[in-house]
Order: sequence, then structure tokens, then C-alpha cells
Amino acid sequence: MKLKLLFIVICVSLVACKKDYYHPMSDDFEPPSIKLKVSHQFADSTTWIKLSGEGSHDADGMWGIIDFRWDLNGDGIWDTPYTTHPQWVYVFREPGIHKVILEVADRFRQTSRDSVEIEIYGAITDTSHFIDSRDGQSYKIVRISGLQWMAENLNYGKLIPVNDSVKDDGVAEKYCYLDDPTLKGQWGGYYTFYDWMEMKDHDTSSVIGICPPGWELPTIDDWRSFTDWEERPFHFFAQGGFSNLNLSRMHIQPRWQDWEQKDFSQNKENWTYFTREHYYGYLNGPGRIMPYLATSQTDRVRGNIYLIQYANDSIRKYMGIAPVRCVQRD
Ligand SMILES: [Ca+2]
Ligand SMILES: [Ca+2]
Ligand SMILES: [Ca+2]
Repeated sequence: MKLKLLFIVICVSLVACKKDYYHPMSDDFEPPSIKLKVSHQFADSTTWIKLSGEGSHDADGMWGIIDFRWDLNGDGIWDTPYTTHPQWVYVFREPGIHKVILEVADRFRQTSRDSVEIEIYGAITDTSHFIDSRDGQSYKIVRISGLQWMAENLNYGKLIPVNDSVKDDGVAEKYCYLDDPTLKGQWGGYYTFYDWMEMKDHDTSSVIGICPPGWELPTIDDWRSFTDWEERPFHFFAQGGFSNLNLSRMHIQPRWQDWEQKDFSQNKENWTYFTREHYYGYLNGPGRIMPYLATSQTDRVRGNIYLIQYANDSIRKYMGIAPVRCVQRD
């Protein structure tokens, strides 16, 4: 009898031991948790976009190892094999909205999915030319979001030295970079700057300012209509960018300072003039100033130069001179 009892005790212990030993496996029924990040949600069709599932993990199993695979066009067909590497780099060549799906799988092939939409811009080819009837100056123009934009800086009026002040005399006065009216960029036109009041033709309520007949100064909303400043790709709007707007980052020149000598023609570090290649370093930090923002939006702001700072609110700046773009409404 005693022997039989001992046998039962041993058997029960063995079963219990066996159950404890296999415990981790029998409980693995949770799919992995998933994290999906992309380097750009808005980009143009030349941008390499980093897709990442980093941070995804599986709570079960010994090392939480999981696999990743991608559907890059949202058609339900996987475009990559399973891989343990969480990143994929891709260029979306077609303009439009692209749905990207990530699937992660644990070692028991339990899966989780997440998706993200990426908006890709192609080249804006709705471009033309316009001649200012006042002086015969020709400007490239581009239509974006139903608005015609000068794709070059306004270059109108009489050149005065940067240390001379403008006068309310019915004559438009301009400043030129290094006081040289012949300097011209490859894309964005002349390096011409204006005093705020001169640009407004000394009328703080003026919408047209010194823009050509039929054209006007852009409002903050005009600028914002084609770009959410924090998310849209800046090189899309920069010189040579696919927007064809050719914005050049020339900053505001304070009139009490000598012209900062910038070589706008060569590809160097420490420019204020951004290029497609260099936009990231210049514009991706806080407090970066976007150029060319002059507003006729409200009376309150008409008397001041308004600039948009990247990742920041607008700021005012007095005694500064800036390049001008004009717009025309359809
Ligand atoms: Ca699992
Ligand atoms: Ca696919
Ligand atoms: Ca004047």
C-alpha cells in the first residue's frame, strides 16, 4: 500500500515538473505588438523614404524575435519577403497617395498589421511666362492650388544702395544683393529685395503693393494653401524642385548690416540659399526661416513683415528687406 502511494506521489510530481518546464510555450498566443514609422508622409517622387517597424516586438518567446514584410502599394500582395530587418527604403515614383502595409510575425506565425498613407508629389508642369507691362520684365510663373505664382523674384523699380532709405515718392525702389542688379540665380531670378513699406507702396492697407497690374502680394493663407510647413517636403518648393516655384532661401537682410557675402552659385556648406541637396540641414532644425512671406491678409499684419519660421509661429521683423513673389488669382 505504501509503495503504491509513493508511486502516485512520484507520478504527480513528474507531471507537475513537466508542466512547469513547458509553461512558456503553452501560453504563447499573443500576436506581436506593432509600430510603424515613415521618414516622410509627404514627399516628391525622387525622395527615398525610410519605412520602419522598429519598436515592434513579441512579448512571448525567448527573445521576442519577429519578422517583417511590406506591401508597398496596398494591393494585398506582399512586395517583400519576411525579413528580420525592420527597415525598408523605397522611392515612390508615381504621384498620388500610396498605402503601405506592414505585417509583423512571431515565430509561431501569429501576425499583426498596420498601415500608413504617403502622399507623393510629381512635377507641377502648369507653368508659363508673364511680362510686366510696366518695364517689360519677363517672369516665369507656376500655377499651384489654383493660384498663379511668380516663379522668380519680383525685379521692379529703381536700384538704391542698401544704406539708403526708401521714400514715399511714387517711385518703386529696390535693393539688390551686393548692390549689383545683374546678379541672378539659375532658378529663382534676381536677388532683389524690398523694404516692407515700399513693397506696400506706402499704404498699409494695400493688397497690390508694387506688384504688376492684376497681381497682388500673397497672404499667409496663400502660402499655407500649398504647404503645411512642418510636413511638406521643402525641396519640393526649393530651387529646381518639382513645384517649379524655385523658392530660394535668402533670408531677411537687416538694413543696418552690410550685405552678407554669399556665393549663391556654388554648392557649398553654410549657404543661406538652399538647394534640394542641402534643404534638410538648413530647414529641418527649429527656428529656420522660410523666405518670401509677405502678407496682405489682415490690417493687423499689413504694417509688418511676417515671416514663417519652420516649426514655429510667425515672427515680425522690422527694418529688414526681403525678396517678393506676387500672386494672381484665377
Ligand atoms: Ca507571440
Ligand atoms: Ca503589393
Ligand atoms: Ca519709393
